Amino acid sequence: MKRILTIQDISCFGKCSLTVALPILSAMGIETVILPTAVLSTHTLFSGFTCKDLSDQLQAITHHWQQEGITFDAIYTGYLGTEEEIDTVIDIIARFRNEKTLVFVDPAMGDNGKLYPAFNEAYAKKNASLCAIADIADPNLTEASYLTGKPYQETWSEKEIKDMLLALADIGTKTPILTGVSLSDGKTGAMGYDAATRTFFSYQNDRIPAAYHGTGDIFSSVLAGAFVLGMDRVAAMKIAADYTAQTIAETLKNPENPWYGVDFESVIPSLVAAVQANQV
Ligand code: PXL
Repeated sequence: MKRILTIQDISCFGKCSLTVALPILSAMGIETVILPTAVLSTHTLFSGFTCKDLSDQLQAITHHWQQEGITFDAIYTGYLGTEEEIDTVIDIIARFRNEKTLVFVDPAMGDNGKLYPAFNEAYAKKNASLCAIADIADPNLTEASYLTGKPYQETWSEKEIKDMLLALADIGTKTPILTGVSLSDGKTGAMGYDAATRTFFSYQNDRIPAAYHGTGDIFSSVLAGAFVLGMDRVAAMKIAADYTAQTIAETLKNPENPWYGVDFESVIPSLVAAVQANQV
């Protein structure tokens, strides 16, 4: 069985970061080791959330794993609370990485042109240094703008998306994958760039006109899992984008309409079926 280490916070309530990554990756048949960076009462889009930083535990936990000889096929990072924490994570990656380890970075720090409340530009710059060592990084267009210093726009042409991917590759990411990319009216999906072969690749599905929190974490978890399972990149983007769309469609049916996170749980069976159909 493949084994992945995922490093991100636990937002106890709110369906994001570890509370979606762990169930999704487990459902995909991947042994999922977690390194919680902080425990929050809710994610940071609620007001008045509590936060217990666990930064001082990260080195002790990972040194114990090294003593035990524990290794990982992949390391997947998500929301990280502070610049210092990013430095610690870069060190942990260096200690566990070998030539076969897949390093997947979701530089989760903003959306809709803005950084999340806890972050500033210095944090975004530091996040670029983590993306620099990634095999794959999957920012949305807001995050990509902050990572590259290119201005954010409401709409993007295909040429502008490609330029953004080239700018992300210039930072050092081997295969940047931009999320929330619309290549034609009524469609949305992702576009990536393989710096080694200088090729672009993309996947689009129908856009559902609704936005919910946590969908970026769901997309990243499935995408990271699909790459770990050895799927080719378009198949990986398809399984991640289709599942994310299903979670949104499911949530729209829910009369309680929970803004804080999507009903990803009820469509896990279709994710499992898609993984089985893509068995490599
Ligand atoms: O969904 C990304 C995320 C993860 N963790 C925390 C967050 C957010 C986004 O706001 O606040 C704590």
